Amino acid sequence: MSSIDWKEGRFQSKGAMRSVKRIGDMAGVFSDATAWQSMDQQMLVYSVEWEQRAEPGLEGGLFWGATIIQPGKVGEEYFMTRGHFHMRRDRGEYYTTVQGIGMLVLRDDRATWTEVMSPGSLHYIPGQTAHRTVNTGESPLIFWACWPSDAGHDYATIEKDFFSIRVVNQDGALGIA
Ligand code: PAN
Ligand code: ZN
Repeated sequence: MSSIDWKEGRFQSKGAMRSVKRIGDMAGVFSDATAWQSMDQQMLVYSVEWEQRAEPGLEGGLFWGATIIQPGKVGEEYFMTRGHFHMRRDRGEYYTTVQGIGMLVLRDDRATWTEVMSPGSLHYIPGQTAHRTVNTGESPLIFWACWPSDAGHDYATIEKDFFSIRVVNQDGALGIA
């Protein structure tokens, strides 16, 4: 058994994996390359802690983890995750938000759409759907996720503006560009 701090998005027990993305790890992700380059490359953008009791790639297992996206912007664009498809395209996922406010951006082969994330919001991400999360607030956006152990992550396909929309702050207002 493990134990978690539900609201803080942290594992209290040992054994969780952790990955951290800083500004310097996110070349080409944000639209304003000049603004990105001028920022402190060590600045934290998001971190993920997760538990994988099953072997990655094993069919039938589940992974469980939390993402914390810091508040901030690169130019006009809010801090966000890189986003991905699952390598096994038919694998779905659940997200549920515990703190902060944000946007889940989804894209399948027909359309791009968004869902507002706020404490208590539950999001089902169907298979065949690329997903990215954006912190549109002024405090960390924290959400838990559960995904299949054989889902895998495909980051290559979503490079080069695959989502087709960007979540921005223009003149103090939240907008989609
Ligand atoms: C999440 C994401 C996490 C970080 O656990 O992996 O929010 O986003 P990126 O993987 O796009 O950097 C998930 O969707 N897992 O499948
Ligand atoms: Zn995923």
